[in-house]
This record gives sequence, structure tokens and C-alpha cells, in this order.
Amino acid sequence: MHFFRIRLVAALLVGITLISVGSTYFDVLAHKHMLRSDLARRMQWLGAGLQPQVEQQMALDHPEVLPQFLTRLRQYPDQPGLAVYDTNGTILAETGNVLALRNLPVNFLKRPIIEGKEATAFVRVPDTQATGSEANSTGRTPAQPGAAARLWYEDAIPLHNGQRTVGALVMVADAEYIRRDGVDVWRRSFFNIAAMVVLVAVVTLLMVRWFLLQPVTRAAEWLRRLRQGKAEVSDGAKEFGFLIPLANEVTSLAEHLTRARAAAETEAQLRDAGEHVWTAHRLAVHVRERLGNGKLFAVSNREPYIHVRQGSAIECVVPPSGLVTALEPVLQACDGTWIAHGSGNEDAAFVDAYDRLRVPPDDPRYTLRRVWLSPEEEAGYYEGFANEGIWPLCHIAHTRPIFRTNDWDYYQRVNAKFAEVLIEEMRETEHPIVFIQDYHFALLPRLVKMARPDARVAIFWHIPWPNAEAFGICPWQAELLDGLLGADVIGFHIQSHCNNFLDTVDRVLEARTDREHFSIRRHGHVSLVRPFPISVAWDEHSIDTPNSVEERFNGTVRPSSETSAEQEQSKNIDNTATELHRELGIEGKQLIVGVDRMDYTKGIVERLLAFEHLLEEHPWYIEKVVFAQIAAPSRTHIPSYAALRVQVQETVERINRRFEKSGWSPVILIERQCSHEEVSRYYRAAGICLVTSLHDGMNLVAKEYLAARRDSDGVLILSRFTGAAQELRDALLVNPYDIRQVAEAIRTGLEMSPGERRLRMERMRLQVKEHNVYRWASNVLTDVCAVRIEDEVLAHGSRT
Ligand code: ADQ
Repeated sequence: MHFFRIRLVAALLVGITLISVGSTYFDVLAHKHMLRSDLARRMQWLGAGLQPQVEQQMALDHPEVLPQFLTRLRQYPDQPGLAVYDTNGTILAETGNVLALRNLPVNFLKRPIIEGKEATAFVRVPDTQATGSEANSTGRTPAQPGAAARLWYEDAIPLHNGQRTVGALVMVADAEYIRRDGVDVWRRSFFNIAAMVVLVAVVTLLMVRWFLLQPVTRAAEWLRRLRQGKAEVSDGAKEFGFLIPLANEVTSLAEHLTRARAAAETEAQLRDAGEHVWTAHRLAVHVRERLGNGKLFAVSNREPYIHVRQGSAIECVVPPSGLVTALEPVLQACDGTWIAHGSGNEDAAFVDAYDRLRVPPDDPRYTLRRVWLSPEEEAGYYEGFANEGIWPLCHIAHTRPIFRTNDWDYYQRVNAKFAEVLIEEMRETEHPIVFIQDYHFALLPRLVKMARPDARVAIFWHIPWPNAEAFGICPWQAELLDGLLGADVIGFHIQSHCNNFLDTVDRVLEARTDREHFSIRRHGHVSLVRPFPISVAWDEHSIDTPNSVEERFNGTVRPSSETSAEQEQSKNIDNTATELHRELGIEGKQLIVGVDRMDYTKGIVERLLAFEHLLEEHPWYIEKVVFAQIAAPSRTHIPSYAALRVQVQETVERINRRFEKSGWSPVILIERQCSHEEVSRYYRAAGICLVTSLHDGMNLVAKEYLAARRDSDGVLILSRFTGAAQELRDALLVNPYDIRQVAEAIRTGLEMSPGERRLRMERMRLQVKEHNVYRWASNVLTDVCAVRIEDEVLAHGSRT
């Protein structure tokens, strides 16, 4: 650092000196030029005045009066010396500096005498010459280096008599003052330069110290503490002061390192405990190994990054979706391609000529290929066939499915469009792996397989599969089933959905179903049908000490049952809970939370009625509990969804009107999409989470609530009609249609002892931790990678 400062100061001194000297040099040149021009102008003016008078005197032909005449003209000693020469260069008369005038070079007089033109020159003449030493052949002794010399200005004007040149009038003026002025300017500048160099050096050093060295030292100190695990990544930005762009890069690097370190620690912990918990890291390694040289292509309707305009800014939004959490590490690990509908209003501005972009935007690892849909296609395929047709068809929630021929046409068209894009993307890839998501693409597996029999194709159906009778309502059930059977692996959340699927195929198609191996053979192609219960990411930093649950379960609980890390976590959660309670104005009250898309399958109205029943039957809870329902607007153009929204709002208003007291409303309805962090705050602050879906493939909210409760507190009330109910047996399981039963479950939850809450919560957390979303992705991809593609298919496989 010391050496840096010395070098900086030296560079500053040299730099500023060079600049100042250069600028002074040009100042002096300009000043001299100005003085010389001024002198020349004055001499010209004088010459113009004298010339006619001298010519007149010479015309009189009395040479003896010429010297007196000149002496008279030169009235003051500081006026220029004057001399008159004849055409032979002989001096006729002179006055002023005699020696300077006599020693004019011969050539100088040629111009006025022979050419008849004025001659001027600045010359440096040695003082010796001016005081009478010998002149050389040119008439002048050159100024010796180091010898005293003086600057003169010489001006020779031709003298005429009529047309004839009769001689020359020479004027010499002392111009030494011009040189002296230049030297004065240099002397003055020297002090200015010296003062400026010192000042700039001092100011620069201070600025470097305050604005550069201090932030750099602080940032270095932060990085050191971060390396030692004593600082937070989020503290970093403020240490960098004005070096914000650098701060962003370093912070993101630090985040990566922190995550990598946490992942490594987690892996080590898990290995040490002999556990097999899946992490993003482990999933990435596993998938890379399975894929070998293969490449992964994921297809979904919803894209993982959406570019949208917010006011004047464009933002890249990650939709809150379990799918992104699960698939992103896989795609990043193998540099795959994700094909999805480009639904953002600024999406088109961010793709290349092939509609592709690399994501994540700040650390590109895989390709997102956007597919464009017209408003008609979106309305027919997405809102119409998928959400008004298949969605209610697959959920037993008593909303009638609507099947329109027009929507079916669009559904086929959009599936074909995605197939075309997918096939184009796979053109250069040998044996691609294709992972298709959800009920929007039932026809896609067959279309892909027809074009690329060498591709291994999996589809995951995120919603329930109803029984065969219910599915039979769909006029195009055979086409949908045939489309799905193009896949090598068909995944559902739970076994009963797989069973229903096999029943439906049995009933509708010519195919051989094998219930022992859960496979279906049709036209020589085999599809495996498997349950893959989806889950949530497990925050690796929150992983419990591995043996905590089993120990407690077996009665070998550590005495006070909390380590200092756990106590710290509980304290943080307490703080978040208190803060949120304060923000909502419900300090001291019990909070119950529901988090859903505003969808009729989620049982929001039924849950409100159950809460109302609780207040009715157990009035001592009035003013003691608050129910907050977070409902993200969803599919708002569909009439049944718009009607549900009105019904939910009216029910909330009615309950609030009925029970509210000053300063207390029983229900808070938050109708918006919240960030993941916001939702997590509610989970951590709520003593009860209510999940009362009328029918749900899995339900991630239930699992998110468990993952968020690092303090191992809280009660989950869960509909038995969710896929999650198969795994989470320690939740309070309810029939959401039974309002009284749900109300009783809320009461049980509110009155449950802390010990029982903790025991249930820990068992459920262990289940979610061990069956997290990374395990889900790994299971699906392991199965699809293991599919054998017949040799003859590979040999004769057609390619478009
Ligand atoms: P969904 O029907 O969307 O999913 P769910 O599994 O509950 O239902 O997931 C909803 C997700 O949206 C959760 O991650 C939740 O946090 C989030 N969410 C809900 N409301 C929100 C809000 N207001 N703000 C922010 N985020 C909100 C379908 C099936 C499910 C299946 C999933 C995954 O219907 O049964 O579990 O796919 O396969």
C-alpha cells in the first residue's frame, strides 16, 4: 500500500509538472508572438511616416544635412536607431545605436535596394558586436553560446526618387524586453506550478485515502470475515461505498461461494449422518452422470423467467413456482434447453434471432427457448381447453368442464407448434431426454416420439387423474390418452392417480396394461406409469441436526431439546412473527394462514365458513384469533374464477361484519401475488396453516409451511383430498366439505400442547426434508434415462 502511494505521488508530480510546463511554454510563445507583432506594427507605422520625409531630403541633393535631419527625427533616446544607406550599401547618415546599424548584414539590404521591398527581421546580436567588435563576412558575428546577446528588431524600407530606388531607410529597435518578458513569465509560472503540484498531490492522496483505500480496506475486511463465516453476504454492498458495480459482482461471487460452502457443508453433514437427503448440488451431479452425453429438454407452459414492463423499467421476474425450483438445477447442471410460452409483454425484446436467450440472466447456464402464441391460441388452448376443460375434468370439485370444438382445435394446434419447436431444438442432439410438464401438453409425447423415436420422453401430470367414468366426459379422451402414451414414462403424484390412469386406458384404448409392473404397451411401445410425489426445496441452511427427530422420537431427546443454533432460529422466527403481527395490527392474537391461487379447487369459501363456525361455536376465540387468506389472482378471464372471487370477497365481508369489534376484524383477505419471502413470513408467523383443497394433485403450500417452520412449531390442517395427505399423516386431516369438522380441527390446533405440536411438526419436516423436490426430479429423470430404446428403433428412427 505504501509503495502504491509513493508511485501514485510520483506519477502525479511528473504528470502535473509536464502538463503545467507544456501549458506555460505555449503561454510564453503566445505572449512573445503578441509582443513581436506589436513591435513590428509600431515600426511599420513609424517607417511609413519617415519614408516620405527622408526621400524629400535625399531629393534635395544636400547629403551634409541628412545626419542632422535624422538626429532631429529621433527625439528620444529610447526611439529606434535610424540609418540611411545608398544603393551601394554605404551608410549616408545614422543616429541611435550606431554599431548595430553599421553591422547590418549585407544580404538584409538587398531586398529593399534591389527588389524595392521592405525587409524585417528579429536577430540576436552579441553585445560585443553591438559595442564594436569585428564582424564576419556576412557582416555580423554569430552569437556565441553562453555569450551575452541582445535581441533586435530590424526594419529596412526602400527609398525612392521617382521610379528609381536611391537607398534604404533602416530602423533598429531594441527587442530585448520581449525575451525578458518571456523569462519573467517562466519565473512566475514556476512558483504557480510548484504550488499546484503540491496541492493536487495532497488533495489526491486524501481522496484516495477516503474514497478508495477506506472502502477497499473495509471491503477486504468484510471478505475476510465472510471467508471465516463471521459476516453476512448482505452486509457487503454498504462496505463498498461508491464502488457499487464492483460491489454487485463481488456480492454475487460471495453469494456463490457461500452457497457452494453451505452445499459442501450440508453434503458433509449428510454423509456423516449416513443420510440420503437430496440437495440441488447432489441432483446436478446425479443428473450429469445419468445423462452422459445426452441433453435435456424441458417443456412447460409457464416459463422460468418473464420479462415484463413495470412503469418505465423492464424487469425479469421469476414466477413463484415449485417447478422452477426443481428443474433449474437440472438444466443448469447439463446446460439443457427449456421450451416455454413467452408470455411476458417484453419477452420478444430479449431473445435472439432464434427466439432463444441464456438464463439465469446474471449467470447464464442454460437456454430458454420462447414459443409465441397468438391471443386466439392462448384463449383456446390455455384458458379454454386446458383450464375450462381438463382442469375441472380432473378435479372433483363440482365445477362442470366445458369442452368446445374450437378450443380443442387450438389445443391440437399449440401442441403441434411446441412439437415443431422441440424437434427443431433437438435436431443436433443424439438421444435427447425430454421432460414435459402437465396437462397443457397431453398430445406432445406422441408427436415427439413420432418424429424422434430415439428420444426418451417423460411427462409429469401435476393434477389428479380422475376415475375412468369421470374422464369419459371428455369427447377427446381417446386422443388425449393416445398422446400421453407416446411417452416412455408417465408420472403422477400418487399411486391412486396411476391406478385411475390405467383403468381409463383399459376402458378407452386398445392397449395391454400390466398392473404388476405398472406399464402399458400400445402399438409395440411401452409406457411406464409411476407415482413421483412432488415436493418443495429444502433450505439447506435450515437442515436440522440429523438425529434430532429420531432421538426425540425414541425418547432420547437432548435435555432442554434446543441447541444454541436452534434457540437462535426460534428467536429469529419470534421476531419475524412479532413484526408481522405488528404490521397487521394483530399483536397478541393467534394467526391462522391460508395461501392459494384464487381457485375453486382450493376450498377457500369452505375454509372461511369453517372459521366462521369456530367463532360461532367457540365465541371465546373472538378477538383472540385472526385468519389471513393470501389469494393470488388466477385465470381471471374465466367466468367461474371471476365468480369465485366475488363469492370469497362477499363471504369475508359478511363474516367481518358479523363478528368484528373495534380494532379487531376476524378475517384479512390479501388478494395479490406475493414474493416467496413474503409468503414465508406469513408461514413463520402463523400458528396454523389451513389447506382445505376440495381436490388437489399434491399441494405445495402444505409442504412449504413445514419447510418454513425451522422452529418446529405450528400446526398443519390438511384436506384428505390432497396428494400431500398421503405423506403427511401428522397433519390434522380433514374433509373440507365438513365445515364442522374443519372448525373442530382449528380448535384442536389452537389448543394443542407445544410438545405435541413439536413432535408432529418434526416428523412431517423430516418427511419433507427426505422427500424434497430434488429427489422428485432425480427420480423422474433416473427412470426416463433408464428407458431402453429398442435397437431397431435407433437404427430406423425417422428424423424430420
Ligand atoms: P397449484 O394448483 O398451483 O399447482 P400448489 O401446489 O398449492 O397449487 O402450488 C401453489 C404455489 O403457488 C405454491 O408454491 C404457493 O406458495 C404459491 N402461491 C399461492 N398463492 C400465492 C400468493 N398469493 N403469492 C405468492 N405465491 C403464492 C399444481 C397442482 C398441485 C401441485 C402443483 C405442483 O394443482 O396439486 O402440487 O401443481 O405439482
